[in-house]
Amino acid sequence: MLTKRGRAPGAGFVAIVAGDYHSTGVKGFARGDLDHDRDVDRDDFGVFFGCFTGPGGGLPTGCGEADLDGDTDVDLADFAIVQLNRSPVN
Ligand SMILES: [Ca+2]
Ligand SMILES: [Ca+2]
Ligand SMILES: [Ca+2]
Repeated sequence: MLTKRGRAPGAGFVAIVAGDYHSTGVKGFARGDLDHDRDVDRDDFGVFFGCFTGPGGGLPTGCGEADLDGDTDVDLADFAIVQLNRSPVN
């Protein structure tokens, strides 16, 4: 079961390590909050597309958090997850 922001209740800390891929979800940050300012907005999209590789494109250094589906690339499948977690416009 996922909350409105896409996190499972009680899943405060999740760490995934596979090869040189490392992604850490820190409590309080939504998936897709790539600049860690507690929202998911166009600034995060900018970070995301700075990491964009396309399907099977590998994972640039420092872009582990942008690989939201954990398949070692940054593509539109990952962007779909960012979109699902996008914060409401103020
Ligand atoms: Ca953000
Ligand atoms: Ca992919
Ligand atoms: Ca991916």
